[in-house]
Formats: sequence, structure tokens, C-alpha cells
Amino acid sequence: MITPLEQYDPQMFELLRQEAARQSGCIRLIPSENYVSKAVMAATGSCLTNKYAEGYPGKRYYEGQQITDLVESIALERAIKLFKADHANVQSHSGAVANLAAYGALASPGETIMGLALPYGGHLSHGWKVSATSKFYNSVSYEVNPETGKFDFDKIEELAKKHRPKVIITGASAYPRIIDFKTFGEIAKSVGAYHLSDIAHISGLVVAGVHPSPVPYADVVSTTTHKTLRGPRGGMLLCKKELAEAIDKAVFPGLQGGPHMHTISALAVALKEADSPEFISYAKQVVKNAKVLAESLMEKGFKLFTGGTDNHLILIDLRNKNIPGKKLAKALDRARIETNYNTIPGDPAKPFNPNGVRIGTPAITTRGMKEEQMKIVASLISRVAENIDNEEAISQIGKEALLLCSEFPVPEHFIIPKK
Ligand code: DSN
Repeated sequence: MITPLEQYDPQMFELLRQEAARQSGCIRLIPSENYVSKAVMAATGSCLTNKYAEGYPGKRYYEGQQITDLVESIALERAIKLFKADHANVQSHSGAVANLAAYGALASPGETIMGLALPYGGHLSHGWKVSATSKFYNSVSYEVNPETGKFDFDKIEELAKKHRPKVIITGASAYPRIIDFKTFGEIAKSVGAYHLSDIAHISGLVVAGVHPSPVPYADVVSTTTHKTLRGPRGGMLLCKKELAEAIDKAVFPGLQGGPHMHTISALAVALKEADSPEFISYAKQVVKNAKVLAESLMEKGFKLFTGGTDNHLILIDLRNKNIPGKKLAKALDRARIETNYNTIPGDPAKPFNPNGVRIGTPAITTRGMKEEQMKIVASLISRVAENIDNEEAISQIGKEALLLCSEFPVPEHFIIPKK
């Protein structure tokens, strides 16, 4: 049957068809990406896209909220239960907006925020210099030790005492180890700062108990909803009850108008999926897969930042291979292996041409790949690096990657296939 999209806009239909084929026919290793279920996708593309719902359940600025109030209330209940939080806000359009809203609730413009520097694995919205967050707030950055990969808590405490930030941000977008949220929370408390923990990358691991939760140690927790959590694209905030009103006001009307109700309904579906034994198995497998992928890459002579991983993410330091990160990422892409080039902590190169490649296992684990396939993936990556200027070899590796993908079709529902 011809779909309305195919009929009305065949060009866009065809592009979307090609993108679906691309996602199906390549080994997707970008650690912030995943595949959502058909249930999440269906909710994302629903009639709720037609509805304005400025405000919060029971207190809206538009009529016709009989259903939207229920939808948002269910999403909130599920978020609070899953993360064991006092309060949730599910309206942020993205993780960066969620972070900006948190700063808005916790600090006044010009006050100091302190987060992990972007080249050391932090995120733009943690106060990095090109981000609006560093223009609205006075931003101080801490770093991770480039040799050990550990946070030097004495140094971080010293920095916090010197700058007296209003908010200390924890969390990262390129850090492969467990983060000690408790110690960060103690430092924040000792200098009278709020502790904002951004768990965008690891929120799925947190709900499954395979990474410690920051909820007991942070005043506010922010996350995106589409990474390891495997929901629609968006942001979410969790907080202590004393901050609930300030957080809600900071999101709406502070930063946003109408919430994207279709996304909120899809988030509710994803939170239901995440509250299941299958999701816990999935998250455990994400970490097991990342560990085997890391080991296998090291056996092939790759140097990894921190010598491995405890989570879903691996940072390959290519300095010993003498291949720029961008060159390898592009060659891998031609071989149907999707990654992103990334700085390595202490990397002297610029972020646009760094010495690292960042990979992760959330998406390939959703496809049902396990330890055995991780060894194959490591071998494919290694062969691309060895044949970096040999297009014929890269094309052959691409065929093998496609074959592997064909054995692990993108699942429509998340009863994880047994292999
Ligand atoms: N862009 C996300 C990531 O890839 O880590 C963070 O915003």
C-alpha cells in the first residue's frame, strides 16, 4: 500500500527509505546513538504533534488538554519511579536545553558554573567557551588526568574552593569509566554549590543498575532521552522536591514555550520499556560488549584512553598508529562502520582534527550483537586502519560489515533476540 508520505513527497520518502537502509546496513558505533522500538517511533509520529500544551498537567494555557495531561502525568510517574527521584520534568527539547534550564534554576546570569572541559570529555553545555552557557555564566573548567584517566578530587576541590561556583556539573560525553558522583556531591556541598549531574550518555545504564546513580548525590540530574535510554530525542530533568518549582519554571516559561507532546508520549513508552528485565539484560550486555570490544581492539594494537572501559564507550587514541581521527572515522564510514572523531584528554590537536575516535555499543547491542561479534567488529576496525589508503580493501571490509548487519536485523520490538 502506498503511504501518504510516498504519495505526497516521494523525494522525502525516498531519502527516509535510504536512511533506514543505511542505518540497517552499517555497524553503528556512535555511542550517543541507538535504535528505538517501533512503539517509540509510533508515538513520536502521532497526532500529539498537532497539540499545544504550554504549562504543566492541570495548569495549561490552552484548552483541550484532556489527553495531554494524562500523557504527561504518565511520563512523569514513570520517570520518577525508574530513576527514584523526587520530581521530574519531561519537557526539555534537548539535553543542552535541560542543562541551560538547570543553570537558570540554580544560578543567576554571571554567577560561576564549573564543569568538565570539552576536550577532556565534557559537553559543550557544561560551560565550554563556544557555548552560550559560558556567555551567560562565568565558566570554570576542571579536567581529568590524561595519564590515569581519573578525576583528581583534591585538585577539583581546590578549584571549587578558589572559584566558589554556584553549580558543579558532573557527567561527560566522552568518558569511559565509572564517575564517582558521591565524591563530587561532597565537594559541591563543601563549597555551598549545587550539584548538577548530566547522565545523558549513561542514563540507560543507571536505570539498569550497571552504573551508580547520581540521584542520591545530586540536587538536579539532567539527561537526554535517546542514547542508552533508547527513547525519542529529547531532554529530561530530575530533582529534589525543594527545587521542583524552580526547575519547572526554568524550563517553562523560562526557556521554552509549548512542550513537544508527541515526544513526551514516546518518552513515556521508552520509560515503560526501560522498566523491564529485558532492558536490564540489554544494558548489562552493552557494557559486556564494550569491554570485549575494548580488549579486542587492544589485542590489535590500539591504545585506548584509560586502557579500557566500564561503560558503553571507548576512546581510541590513535597517536601510536599515526592516523588522524578524522581520517580513520571517514575510512570506517566508507566501510559501513559509523563512528565519530573525538579529542582524547590531553590531545594537543584541535577538536576539528583530533587524534581520537569515539565508539560505543548501545546501537549494536540493540541489534542483538554479543561478545563474539565484538571480536569481529574489532577486527574490521583494525583492518580499516591497516588499509587506510586502500579503497579496494575498505570496500571489501564494507561488504563483510554488511554481511554481519544482515545477520542482526534492526529489531522492531525489544524482546532481545537470542543468538
Ligand atoms: N552530541 C552528543 C554526543 O554525541 O555525545 C552529546 O550532545
